[in-house]
Amino acid sequence: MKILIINGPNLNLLGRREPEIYGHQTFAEYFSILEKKFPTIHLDYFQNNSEGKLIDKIHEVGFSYDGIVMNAGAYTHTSIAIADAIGGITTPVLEVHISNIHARETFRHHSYLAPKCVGSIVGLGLIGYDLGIEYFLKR
Ligand code: CA2
Repeated sequence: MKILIINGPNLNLLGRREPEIYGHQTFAEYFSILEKKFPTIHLDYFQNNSEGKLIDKIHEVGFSYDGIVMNAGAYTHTSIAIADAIGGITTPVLEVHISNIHARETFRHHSYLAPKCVGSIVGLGLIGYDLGIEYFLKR
């Protein structure tokens, strides 16, 4: 089974700023925990701050991987282009948000991506990525 985790803009800052919202752990630290927890899965990680690079990666893996766990960051609330990319591939995409976007500013309540995804996990911290992988294992 091949699963890719994609993180979008500013998520490279995890663990360094705003720990009250996003926690103290860097994603690199968390990813090594995930690799140990799921030794049988071919697990990849991609982070980028550019919309086009995220779209290119979705196209690259979107016909061969078994699942994508994606946190598109703020592009979630703005990007019809990423929504179209998700809609254009065969690999199912699960949306994850570390914070509870529905308990934050109203501009974070809407996701352009959610209708194109198999589901969304929000507000559970980094555990959301773990649960996203579990979903692809069990479905
Ligand atoms: O809760 C999430 O996972 C978000 O996708 C995070 C995005 C935000 O724009 C979405 O509304 C919800 C922001 C990511 C910024 O990450 C940072 C991490 C540490 C320090 C500063 C920013």
